Amino acid sequence: MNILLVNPNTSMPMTRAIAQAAQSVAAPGTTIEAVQPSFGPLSIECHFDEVFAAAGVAEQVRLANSRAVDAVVIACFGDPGLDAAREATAAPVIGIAEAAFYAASFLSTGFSVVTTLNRTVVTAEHLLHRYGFERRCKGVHGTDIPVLDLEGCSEATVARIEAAARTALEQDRSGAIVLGCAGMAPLCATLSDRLGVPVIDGVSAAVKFAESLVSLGLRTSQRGDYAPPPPKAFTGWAAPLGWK
Ligand code: 2AL
Repeated sequence: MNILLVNPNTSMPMTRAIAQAAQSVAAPGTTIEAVQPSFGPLSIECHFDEVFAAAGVAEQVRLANSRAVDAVVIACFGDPGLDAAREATAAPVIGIAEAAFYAASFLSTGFSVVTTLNRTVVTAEHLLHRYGFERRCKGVHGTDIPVLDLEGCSEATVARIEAAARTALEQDRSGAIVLGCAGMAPLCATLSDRLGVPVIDGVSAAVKFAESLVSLGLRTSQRGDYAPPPPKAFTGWAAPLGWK
């Protein structure tokens, strides 16, 4: 099976790191095709970034319509463009935040999220409400670590994430930690060892959920709002993305 792994930011080192994390948990017959938008921010850390990231995800899923794709994973914790991607392909589309929330809920009665900049806490909170996980999530904790600091991450950065996770477990009385950035995927094993609780990386969780849905022969509903977009020309740089 072929999983299209879309990194919604345009950092090539991050796309490579995320692809490696995805490939390391993929089943023997699964190939990971890692892509990133042709435009947009190097990292996604605010609402303005997210608008471009969502368009970049829509672009990549639309361009992949001509290729054999069995499932799509959106590898940014804001799940940008998730609904648009589900309109643009019938293959199942999994966002890493949604995947991580489900996985954490299977493993604990309450989980905490540890994320990057403090200003992104509200994005995670919005998603928890949107997906209905506000009662399972006991707290979202920012670390003020910029996303690009996670590339070739130093021990000092890992230690800051570990400290935030320890505070979260204590303050929130939670049983599991969700990593609030795709760039944290390579740190998951280290943090699991150090913290002694389930630590969920949404990239790995999304790949395994995607494989499960494909194995079950399940695809996104084509009924109602997830039906393909109505035929329409697009203009300007988005012209190739219109629907016939
Ligand atoms: C992210 C992420 O996963 N990728 C990115 O560029 N920003 N998330 C975050 N909370 O900062």
